[in-house]
Amino acid sequence: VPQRPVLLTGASGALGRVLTRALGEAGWTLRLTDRVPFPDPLPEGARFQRADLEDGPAILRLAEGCGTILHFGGISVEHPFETVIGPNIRGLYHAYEAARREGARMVFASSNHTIGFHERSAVLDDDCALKPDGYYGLSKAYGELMGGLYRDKHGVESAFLRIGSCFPEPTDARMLATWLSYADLTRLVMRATLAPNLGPDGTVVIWGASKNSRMTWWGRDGRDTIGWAPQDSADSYAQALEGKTSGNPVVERYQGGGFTGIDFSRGD
Ligand code: NAI
Ligand code: 15L
Repeated sequence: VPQRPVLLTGASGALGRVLTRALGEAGWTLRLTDRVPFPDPLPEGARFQRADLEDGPAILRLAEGCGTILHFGGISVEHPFETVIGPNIRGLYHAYEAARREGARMVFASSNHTIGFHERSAVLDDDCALKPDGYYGLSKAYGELMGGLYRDKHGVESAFLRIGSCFPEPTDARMLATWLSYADLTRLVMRATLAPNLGPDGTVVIWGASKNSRMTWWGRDGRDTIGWAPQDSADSYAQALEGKTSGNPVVERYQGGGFTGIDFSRGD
């Protein structure tokens, strides 16, 4: 159990609810926040407070006394630039300012869309070039860069979780590679929080996918530093899903899949 309370942003979202339940059951002291109400019963000892990530003073107050910030709040899919910038850039800044003020570790829900324009034939290590596939992926890449700044200038530690596709089950052929089970996500967040340190740099990148035999895209990362290895696998869904592709040659060529084919600038 972490020594200090843990702040979870985006608590009312899909992954926030999964983590709240699992970490609450594990006896963690949780401070929860989101801009929409929390829809489930609160675990014992947990507190929920509604706040917008764009409200800096509210986020600083919520983080008071916390040793870890699990930053899962924000826009979670591709949207126009103006929709993304408030929650994912200004909101992210408030989360990092809170981490700096509290001396807290940041566990940042980054995304495979930071590197979505790499081809599926590539094998990427944690130091690969960022190739965001839209404004959403770009905001996550900015998040990782901000984490680097806060490490170098203020000594804030960050685990950048480049999550693949975290859903109850894989639902298309791409997810036979990118799927991350809820149980593997939970263990990943636990290890990223509890690991005594995040290596010599103070930041680690982890590819967030389960033990899928089709996950040939992502190689070396910081998992050994935090002591995490995935245990689940999408393989048993292969027969049902391998024909379930988009039919769009761009989408099928790149790791980011569907987001690579969305263009909000068209028609301007
Ligand atoms: P979600 O959309 O269900 O949850 C995001 C939550 O953030 C929502 O409850 C929303 O109300 C809240 N939020 C948005 N803007 C806010 C603001 N300005 N102030 C306060 N709260 C705000 O998304 P999901 O799937 O739970 O993802 C959680 C995190 O993990 C997101 O950061 C997402 O980008 C990241 N992620 C998720 C993946 C997945 O497969 N589910 C894959 C890669 C990354
Ligand atoms: C993400 O970053 C999104 O949050 C999620 O909704 C999925 O689209 C996922 O990536 C994915 O690439 O499958």
